[in-house]
This record gives sequence, C-alpha cells and structure tokens, in this order.
Amino acid sequence: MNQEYAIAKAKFATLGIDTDKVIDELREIPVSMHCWQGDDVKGFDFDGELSGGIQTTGNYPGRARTPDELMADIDKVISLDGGKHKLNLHACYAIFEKGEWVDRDQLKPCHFAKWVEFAKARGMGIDFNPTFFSHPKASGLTLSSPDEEIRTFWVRHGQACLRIAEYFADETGIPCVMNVWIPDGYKDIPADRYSPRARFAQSMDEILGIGYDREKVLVCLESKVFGIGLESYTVGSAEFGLGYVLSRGIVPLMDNGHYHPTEVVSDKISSMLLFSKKLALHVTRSVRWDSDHVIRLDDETREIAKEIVASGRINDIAIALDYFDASINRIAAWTIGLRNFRKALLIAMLTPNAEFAKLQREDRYTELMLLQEELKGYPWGAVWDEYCARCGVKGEDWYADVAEYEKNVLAKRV
Ligand code: RNT
Ligand code: ZN
Repeated sequence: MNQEYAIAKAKFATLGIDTDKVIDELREIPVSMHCWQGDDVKGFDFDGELSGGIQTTGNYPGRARTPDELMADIDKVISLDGGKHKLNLHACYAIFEKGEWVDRDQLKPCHFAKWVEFAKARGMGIDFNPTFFSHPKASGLTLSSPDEEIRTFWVRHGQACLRIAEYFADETGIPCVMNVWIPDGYKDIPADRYSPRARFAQSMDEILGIGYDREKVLVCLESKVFGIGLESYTVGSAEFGLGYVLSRGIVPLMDNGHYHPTEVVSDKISSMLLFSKKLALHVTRSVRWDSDHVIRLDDETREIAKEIVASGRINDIAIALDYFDASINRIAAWTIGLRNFRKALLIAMLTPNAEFAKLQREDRYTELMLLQEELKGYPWGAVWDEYCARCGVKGEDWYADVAEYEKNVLAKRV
C-alpha cells in the first residue's frame, strides 16, 4: 500500500470512515457522460447554428465532426476517468446510413444502433434527450407552439424518442433516463403567459400518452429560468416543471445553471427528494449566466455532492453532466469536469455526515462549524490517487495523454 494512502486511511478511520469501502462504492456510482461536449452540441442531423438560447464559445481545434470521431473521443475521456459511466445522447446524434436521412419526427431505434453497439461493448447504459432546438421548426416555440403543425411535429418527435429510449433500456438492460428540455420562451414581456404553458402541458401529455414502461424509461422534465434571447419568459419554468412532474409522476430534473443567481440546487435536492421518488440532475457551472462552463471543484459542486450522499438516497438520483467549452482542449474539458464531480462525491463520502447531523440536532453549532472546516484539510487527495490507481487511470499527471491525443488525432481534423 502506498504510504500516503496508508496515512490517509488511518486519519479517516479516526472519523469512523473506511476509505477502502468508500473507494469501492465510488467506482460504482454511474455518472452520465454528455456526448455533446465533444462537438459543441452540433449533432449529426442538421448543419445549422446551435439554437435555443444556449451557446458554445471558443474555437479550439479538434472538434469531433463524425460519429467515429466522437466515439473515439468518448473512449479517450473514459480512459482518463475511473468509475462507472452512462452515455448521454441527444436525438440530433442519430447516425444515418450514407444517403439516408429522416426528420426528427421519424427517428427510429435503427438510427441509434451504432450507439447501442458502442455502449454495450463498454458495459454502459444510455440516457437520452429529444432535441427541441437547432432545427428549422425550432425558430420559435416548439411543444408550446400555437401553430398546430409545429406543435404536433414536436409531439411526434417526443413520442419517437420515447420508443428509442425503451429500445436503449431493452438492449443495454439498464433503465434509460429520458430528459425533456424545451427552449420555448420570449425575449420580452409576453401578453399571455398562460396559453403557451397550457399547450406545453398538453403536448407533454400527448407524448406520455402513447404509454411506456416506467421501469425501463425514467422521463424527466428540465426547467429553466431564462436563455439568451429568452430573457423575460420561459414556458418551462421551475413552477411549471415541479407542478407537471409531481402531478404526472415523472421525474424532476434540476440543472444548476437554471435558477436565479442566488438560488442553489444544493438546497433544493432534499425538498425534491421528499416529494419525488426519483430525481435527476444536470451538473454544470454557470458563470454569471447559464454559461455551461466546465465543472470545477468549487463550493457549490461539493455541496451538491454532499446533499446527494448525505440524503442516503443516492440510488434515487440520476447524475448527469451538462457543460460545453470549446475554448480549451475538449477532451481535457470533458475529463476535468467528470473527474471533478467524482472528486466532489469522494469528499462527500469521506465526510462523517451522520455525526455532523447529530451535532446539528444537538444544537452544537460551534463544534459543527469547527469540524466542517477542519475536515477540509484532511488528506482526501491521497484517497483520490489510490482510487485512480485502483481504477487503472492516472492520478494527476494525465495531461501528457491528452497532449499526445491532440497531436496524433485532434490536430489531424482539419
Ligand atoms: C439547456 C439545458 C439542456 C442542454 C442540453 C444540451 O439550458 O441545460 O440540458 O444543455 O440538453
Ligand atoms: Zn441541462
């Protein structure tokens, strides 16, 4: 056993924490890896601009342009991050045969067969997202559109995706989390806030109305407070989301970039868990707006992980990542964020959460604060290094791998 790890193990043992057990458990926590960090959320079905009020900035060379390139990049990231993963796909990542193309309302499981093959070979489950943006019919409202032709097009898309999600679950044997997020909203003060929301609820009901196996597919709804060009009103607001998911028995999805700046998702997790059997998260980092920066090991990231672990309900929480940075090496961006969230989970698991809760119960706030702060100096880094070693990935010196991949693979994508 490495000496630094032996010291750390002994130190955490004084808190009643078994670091070997923590390492084993950490490896088993599935983190859903968003495919869209690899290609700046472009997908393969349309050539146009990214729309929907989200934005990727930067033009670092080496963006994945084809399914094969994206798959190779995902493999590279996986090789740099230990632990279990799921693959998180968007419908716009459908893979068509040469000369073939269908619009989003006609998508079928066969358009994702290559992804299934990829995921199965790596023992990963697949999560899924209908894509209600970056499409000619998504220039205004989608599922909340007053134009029946447009609204029903997107309803058919949602229904098609539900079937594909079931196919993913059947093929991989792992339930599929299917998340609905629509960019619908208005730049300026609307005259009618009610009708678009009523239509959105109706459209969602029509999608779910085709019936699906709730054991296999966990349908989520992701709410949002604003987007670029949608500053005054979003149809799928937090209250809409909460009301809809609880009344229909589907799953709330919280993205921590989707709230007012002083609101924190770490404080929302416990409330949601009390009223919903399952909860899904998009972990991201918003800088002044929903900017989807790479996750850092910052206070809120750690607090989210702490709430997940301390709740004792980690098996009810689907953890997915959602960020996209095109200004630095994308493989490194992807990996840094993934590793950071797993580090946050590790730190949370190396915290005597039950003892701290007892101090809170007994009004011993001085000791609680003192111990919470002292714990920050505990040698969790040595446990992380041991975790990496046991997973067969590098501890801190993994940049050389990325640099080599950049030179041999990414730089040739011109
Ligand atoms: C947008 C949402 C949504 C997207 C992805 C690409 O604000 O966060 O989850 O980022 O679906
Ligand atoms: Zn999101």
